[in-house]
Amino acid sequence: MRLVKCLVVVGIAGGLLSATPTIDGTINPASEGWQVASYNPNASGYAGADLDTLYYYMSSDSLYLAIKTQNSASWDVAYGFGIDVNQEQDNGYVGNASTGTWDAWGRHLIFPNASPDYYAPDYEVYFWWEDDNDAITSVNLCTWTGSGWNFNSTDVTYATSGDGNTGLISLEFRISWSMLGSPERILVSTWIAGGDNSSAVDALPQAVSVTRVGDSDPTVTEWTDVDTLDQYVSITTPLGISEVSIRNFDILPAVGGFVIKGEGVFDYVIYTVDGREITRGSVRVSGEKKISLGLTPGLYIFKEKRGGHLRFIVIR
Ligand SMILES: [Ca+2]
Ligand SMILES: [Ca+2]
Ligand SMILES: [Ca+2]
Ligand SMILES: [Ca+2]
Repeated sequence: MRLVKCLVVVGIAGGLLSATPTIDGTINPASEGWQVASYNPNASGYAGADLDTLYYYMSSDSLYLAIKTQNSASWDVAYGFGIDVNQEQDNGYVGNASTGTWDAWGRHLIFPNASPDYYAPDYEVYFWWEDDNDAITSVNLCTWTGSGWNFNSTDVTYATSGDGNTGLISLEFRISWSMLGSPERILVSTWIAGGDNSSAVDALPQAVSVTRVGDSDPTVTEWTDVDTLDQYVSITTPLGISEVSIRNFDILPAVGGFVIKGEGVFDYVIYTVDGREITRGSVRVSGEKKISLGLTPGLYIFKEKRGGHLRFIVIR
């Protein structure tokens, strides 16, 4: 299984200080502060199911997501979003074709649950675009319970633009961080699927499993196959950023390793003095934590990953 992570470098000036989006169905990146998470201007080959850009914005209390399409027809389709809030193995919806375990709306989608981030959505947000109405007629914030889904349609504030000629052209929505469990980092992707028991025909970031019409294996029916959505965007939330800015860890060398003093999640990378990476890890520290690595005595470069601090340590 191929796993490619798309990293978004979050600038505080870029995401947090600009104007907050107005949820009105019109995406205006310059005045609303939308940041591009992923885009694919190539045509999917499906006139009524063609994603162009995924945007995000974060305020101190809410996550905002938006998509722009390049649809040129109004079809009955489902717009889905996966949100992973914990990046933990086997924690979230994964899916299983052999047991018929499918996602919140029964779409035949599998998530990789693979190292390093174990993308397995803890939430899905779904919108149904109804051709007869030329509008969204159903919306759900779907919460993975560990064995199934809870559905909530009142905590998503959204707006769209589009009509019977174009289908949905843009969709903006907002969910409060508290509804998502106040995460420090999220992984996000979006896709378009069809009706019951269908699968994705377009995705952002583009997943290998979701072929474009021009690339398709003619034996694969993209509407009804099983797709692995192995691509996602990683975003550090304001909660994660503020933890970085207030963090104050002390690192002390110890026999064969080191001791961390402080509070919070501590990510580290250790290099030899000539820059070769030896190991990396992530630990939750409350007070004091000893990390034993069995390092041979010598001089090492120690980097605190999120804070970006470098320091030399001598391992005895
Ligand atoms: Ca707007
Ligand atoms: Ca998860
Ligand atoms: Ca496929
Ligand atoms: Ca498919």
